[in-house]
Amino acid sequence: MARQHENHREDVVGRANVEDTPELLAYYDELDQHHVGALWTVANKIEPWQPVSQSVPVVWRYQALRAQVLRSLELVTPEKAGRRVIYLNNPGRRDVSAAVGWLYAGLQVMNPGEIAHSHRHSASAIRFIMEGTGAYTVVDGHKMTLGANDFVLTPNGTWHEHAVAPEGSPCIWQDGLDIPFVNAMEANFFEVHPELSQAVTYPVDDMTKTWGNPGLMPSGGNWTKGYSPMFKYEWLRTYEALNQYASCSDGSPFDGVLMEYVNPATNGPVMRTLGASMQLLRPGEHTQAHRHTGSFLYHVAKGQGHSIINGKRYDWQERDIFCVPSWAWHEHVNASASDDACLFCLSDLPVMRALGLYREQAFGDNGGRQPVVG
Ligand code: GTQ
Repeated sequence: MARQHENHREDVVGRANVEDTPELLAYYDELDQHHVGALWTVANKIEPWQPVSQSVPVVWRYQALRAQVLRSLELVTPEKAGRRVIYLNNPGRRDVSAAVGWLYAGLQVMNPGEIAHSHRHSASAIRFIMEGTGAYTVVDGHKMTLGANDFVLTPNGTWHEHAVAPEGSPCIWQDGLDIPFVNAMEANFFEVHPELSQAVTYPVDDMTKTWGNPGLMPSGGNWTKGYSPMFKYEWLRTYEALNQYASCSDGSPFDGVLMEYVNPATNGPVMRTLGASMQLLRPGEHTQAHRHTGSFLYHVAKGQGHSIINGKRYDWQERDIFCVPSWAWHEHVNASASDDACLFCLSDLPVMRALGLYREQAFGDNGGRQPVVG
């Protein structure tokens, strides 16, 4: 079949602008049989002037999702499902099961006394606790107890399993992984633990007690792995840090008071492929719009407000999740005049930065406010 490329033509010096002729169309067909193609038929498409995201902005509203997630408790067991998760399926990224860009995310739910089989994979993961008591995660023999807004890492290659203690309550948390990215790299391996469950071989919460003390490193603590030794970042300490910083700084005009979770041994990102941050928007704060490369998945940890993404308004409240695709203009607004709002954010910034792909741009016009069309 003759290939249509006319719609990729651009009448601009340096861009492909070849009109179809019967002879060329026949030529393209012949090339195709040799598993080759003429670059000028695809050049303008595969080298856009600027990033073209397939992802669309979405708000996943917890109010609507929560009942659906709880329903899965009655429908499948973790034994049969592997993990009982309802994943976020961006309408533009269904082919790779991504929430945005190359990031996967899902809501996992567990009843007290349930335990998911221990496994490991090439994908790296984070977990952000939404509700319930008694949740814990075991990573390479380290057990982390987890409460709301705590954030735990399960870096690539580590054995990990999730469970809820028998005396706890049903727990829901957000998983975030680089599965689509690792699959795009064609580098994903998966293994189930030979004993299905791993032994806890360290004191509970030891990694946070060892590495999570601001300004202090354990003497002789040497950690050379490519991910943070502090597997759990607690909400109370995070919130306190944000308030400390907010008390003496205006923060960023684009992000408010934003702090990145770091690997305390390097001050670099928590994992090689996934970054995370928590940002505080003061009462009434309305940030200026900007855009940058990288995919961003926001989780409303506290408060309510809205974001304007590519000129459209998206309202959010506590526990909602929303995404900002790569190179999309965005600004955030805290709707409350009296309370702060906190946004947890998972991103692929470490990849963008490490590979030299990070770029940002301020929305210069109109005092940094986008015209809102919807
Ligand atoms: O717990 O490692 O939501 O491997 C999807 C795939 C969670 C996990 C998910 C996973 C995990």
